[in-house]
Amino acid sequence: MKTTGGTDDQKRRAGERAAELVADGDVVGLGSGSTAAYAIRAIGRATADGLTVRGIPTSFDSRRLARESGIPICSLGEVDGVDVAIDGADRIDADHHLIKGGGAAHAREKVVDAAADRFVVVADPSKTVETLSHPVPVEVLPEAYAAVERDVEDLGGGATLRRGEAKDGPVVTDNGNLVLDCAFGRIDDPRGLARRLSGVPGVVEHGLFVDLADTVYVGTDDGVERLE
Ligand code: ABF
Repeated sequence: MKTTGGTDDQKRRAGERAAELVADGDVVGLGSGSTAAYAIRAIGRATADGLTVRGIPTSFDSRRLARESGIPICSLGEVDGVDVAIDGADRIDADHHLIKGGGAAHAREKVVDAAADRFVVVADPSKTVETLSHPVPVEVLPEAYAAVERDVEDLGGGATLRRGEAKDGPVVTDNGNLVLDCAFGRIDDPRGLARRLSGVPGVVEHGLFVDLADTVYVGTDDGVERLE
């Protein structure tokens, strides 16, 4: 799993603290990325010790890790709701708006995280910023990517098709779509930009998570900071 930003210990502290929120009988959204992975492993250990939960993975990687960790898996369509979702982020602003999608899993992440009664973000300190300015990942239908690029330019941004590490082809999401990384510079109005991006034909989902996070756990070198 791709690791970014802070140290493994910082990520582990955040992930493991969030996993402590999971109660017996919960349906848990299992996020993607290296920080959420620590939460998944901790939930797996608790499951081995007798905790009864069902996990809803947000990506191929989190599904595989959940299985390896012994967490029973189900899908969103099989449950009445999600008690808690634990997921990582690429950037978190002062109002807890997020940019996600560095792992190209943000479409499923948003569906699961938004469905949760409580959405807990786990991160290391490199992710926190006053104002968002990181490029926004936008998942697009393959057929529509050139048209979406033009629409992003009309919105004042610049879109770059995400390519795989070998640069020999585009990244393809778990849903079979492409990703445009869209740079807008400083994002002073995340709600407005989120609304406009959602309105672009061909956009499956974008990585601006506005007004969704309930709690943020930031792992530090000697503990965990909780941001409400
Ligand atoms: C997922 O993993 C993404 O939405 C975000 O892009 C990334 C964060 O990864 P990490 O915890 O490895 O920094 O949550």
